[in-house]
Amino acid sequence: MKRKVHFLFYMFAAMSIIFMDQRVAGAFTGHPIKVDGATNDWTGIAPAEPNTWTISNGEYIWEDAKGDDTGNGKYAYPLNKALKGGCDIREVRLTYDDKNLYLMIKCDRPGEFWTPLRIVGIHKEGAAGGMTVLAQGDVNEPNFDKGVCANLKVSPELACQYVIAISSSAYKGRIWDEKGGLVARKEGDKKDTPGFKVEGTNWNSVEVGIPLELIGGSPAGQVWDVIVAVGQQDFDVARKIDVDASEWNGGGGAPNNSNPYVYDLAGADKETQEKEIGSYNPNAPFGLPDGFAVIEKSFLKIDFRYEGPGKLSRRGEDGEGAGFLPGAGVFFPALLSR
Ligand SMILES: [Ca+2]
Ligand SMILES: [Ca+2]
Ligand SMILES: [Ca+2]
Repeated sequence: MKRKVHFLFYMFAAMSIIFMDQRVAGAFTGHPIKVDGATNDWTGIAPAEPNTWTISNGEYIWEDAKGDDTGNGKYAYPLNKALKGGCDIREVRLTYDDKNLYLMIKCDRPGEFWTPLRIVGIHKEGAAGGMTVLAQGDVNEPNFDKGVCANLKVSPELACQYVIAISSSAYKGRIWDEKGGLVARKEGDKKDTPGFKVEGTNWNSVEVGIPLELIGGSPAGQVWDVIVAVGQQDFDVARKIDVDASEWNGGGGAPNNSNPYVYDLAGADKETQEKEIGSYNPNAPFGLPDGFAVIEKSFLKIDFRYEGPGKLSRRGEDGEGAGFLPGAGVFFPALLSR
């Protein structure tokens, strides 16, 4: 009996090595997530150091610093206590399987149920084109289907093929393509795009599931630069940040309102993101993207290429590039259950 167990063990080990060898570049996966708002299926271990990333259990994990929800360094929240807080990014996680991309974005808890507007831009390295003003829409007629009016611009090197926005504690969502065309919506009604899921059970975290076919296919074998920005929402577009804070609007912005309406970014330290959010032209005419701040360094670089055995978990600072591999546990149970 014991010998048979040993034999089975070696057979499974041999099979798993053969299986692994067949997983050529780009053939690996992360793992499925149940998009139900409960985050206990994100099993990777977050890095201990703020503003660093790791790959753990098939998840890319960015741990953002606490208390860097300062925008250009001077941003203040609105005075109404319901709108105090909620835009301090704490953690961003990303994984995928053969059907969906999954995101989890955790922020601090707002004073009331006014959970924030989370904006995610995806730049696929090597892709041509892309949008640099992230799903702005029409500032004179704000409409969540058209964009978020956040005055958020990225450098041409980060031009996005897709932009995703998540709004409010009703956990609504939109996805736009690089021309600003609406790709998917989740409003909680009959017109929702099948498979696009946004759920939360508290006011901190949100889980998002995006069918890969909606965003140009699997990330396997590619390198993605992912911009994550968080501001407050006002009828599902970005809540204005004025010169002076008022009951319902934040302060610390520009007289022409060309400043980005986001308090925190992922991917860089406080100093870098404050400089980038503050890089707008305060004298440019209202609403013209020429005067918008440009985000160049505050993004997550996620490398989905297979880099060979022995790189199951690597840790690093922003911009070093990351391997993205599943733990052996992803496929071992599948073999053992046959
Ligand atoms: Ca879940
Ligand atoms: Ca933060
Ligand atoms: Ca940050």
